Amino acid sequence: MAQNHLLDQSQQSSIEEIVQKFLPQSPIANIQRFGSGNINDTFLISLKDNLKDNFKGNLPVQHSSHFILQQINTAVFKKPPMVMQNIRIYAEHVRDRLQASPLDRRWEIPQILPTEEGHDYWQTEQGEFWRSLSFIEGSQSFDVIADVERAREVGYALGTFHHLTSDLAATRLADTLEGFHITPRYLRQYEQILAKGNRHISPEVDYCMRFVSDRQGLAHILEDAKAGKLQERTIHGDPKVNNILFDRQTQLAVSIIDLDTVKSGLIHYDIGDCLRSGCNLRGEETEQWEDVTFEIELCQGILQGYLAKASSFLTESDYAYIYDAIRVITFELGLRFFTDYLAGNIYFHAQHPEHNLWRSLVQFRLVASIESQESAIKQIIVDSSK
Ligand code: ADP
Ligand code: GN1
Ligand code: MG
Repeated sequence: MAQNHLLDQSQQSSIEEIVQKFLPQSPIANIQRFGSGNINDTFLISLKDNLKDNFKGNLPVQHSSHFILQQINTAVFKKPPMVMQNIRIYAEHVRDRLQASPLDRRWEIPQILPTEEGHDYWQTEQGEFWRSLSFIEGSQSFDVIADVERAREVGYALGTFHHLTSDLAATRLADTLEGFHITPRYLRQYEQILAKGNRHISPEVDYCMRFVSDRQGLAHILEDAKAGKLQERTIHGDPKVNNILFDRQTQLAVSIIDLDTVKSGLIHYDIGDCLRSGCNLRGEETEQWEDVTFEIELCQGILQGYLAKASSFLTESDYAYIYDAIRVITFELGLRFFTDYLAGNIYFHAQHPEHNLWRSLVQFRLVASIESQESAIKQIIVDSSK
C-alpha cells in the first residue's frame, strides 16, 4: 500500500518516545514510514552515524545505523507476545541450523532488538504493542516482480525458508492467527457479512458476489487434503513478494521477513501465495483489474527457484496439489479483501472505501487467468519436478 511517508510533529515525538524504550538516549537522525505492508505500522529509524558506536552494544547488528520499529496490529494479532515468541523460536532454530551447515551465499534473519529491560516488545499504557527488529542492511523489497531472474530468487527465498524450517516441529509454534488460510472459514465469514445486508450494489460488487458463488467448491480443496493427502508443517504464512528482501548490489534474495504468521499449516498456502503474488505483473494494487493475468514464465521461474531448495522434502502428493494451491489461495485472498470491503475495511489497511473491493477484483481476475491456463501451469509443475 502506498503510504504517506511523512509524520506530523506529534507522531514524530511519540515514536521518539518509543525508540527510547529500545535504545535509551540514542541520537535519532531520521524516522520514516517504511514499506507497503497491509497490516502493521512500520518505521525505519536512522541513528546519527557519528554517535551510533556508543550504542552498538545494544544493537543486534554491529555498526548498523538503522533499525525497524513496528506497531503490531492488535486488531489482527490478538496476542502479540505469542507472535514474538514464535519469531524468537524461529530465529534461534534457523541460527543454529545455519551455524551447523552454512549456506553458500548471504542469508539474513531479522533479529529481535529487545527493550532496555530485556523484553521482546514494549507495551504502552494504551495497550499498543511495539517491537524493534534489525534492519537488513543494503536490502530492498519489490511490490511487483518483473523478470524471470528475480522470480527465481523469490522461489529460492521461499525454498530456503522451508528448507531451514523443515526440522522445526510445528508443534513448538503457537497459533498466532486462528483460522488463517482456512478457506472454508473465510467463506462462512463472508456469508455472515452478506446476511447482514446493507451493501452498496454496483456492477463490481455484483461481479464479486457471482464470482464467489460460482466457486464455492474451491474453498474446501486444501482443507479436505489434510485428511491423509497433505501434512501440516512449519509455514511462513505470508510469503508475498514484498516480504522477500533483495540485496541491492547482487540483486539476490537475502531474507524473508514479516514473520508474524510463522506457524503450523500447509506449505501449499505458502507456495500458492508466493506464486499468486509473484506472477502478477500489474501488482495487487492496480486499478486496471481487467488487465490482470497470471504470468506463466514467472511461474516457471519461481517454481525452479523453489524446487532447487525444496524438492528433497516434497512428496508426490505435494506436487499434485500445487496447481490447486495457486488458485485456492488467490481465490481466498480475493474473498478476504471482498469480505473486508463489505465489513467496512476493518482488517487490511485501506486508503479509500473501495480499496479492498478493487483489490478483490484483482485477485478474482487472477483466479480466472490461472484457470484459463490450467494445462500449461500443470505442465510447468510436472516439468519443474523432474
Ligand atoms: P506488514 O505485516 O504490515 O506487511 P512487514 O513486516 O512486512 O509488515 O513490514 C513492512 C515492510 O517493511 C516490508 O515489506 C519491508 O519492505 C520493510 N521491512 C520490514 N522489516 C524489515 C527488516 N527487518 N529489514 C528491512 N526491511 C524491512
Ligand atoms: C497481508 O502484512 P502483509 O501486507 O505482508 C496479509 C496477507 C495477505 C496480504 C495481501 C497477516 O500481508 O495474508 O496475503 O496482506 N497478512 C495477514 O497483500 O493477514
Ligand atoms: Mg508484509
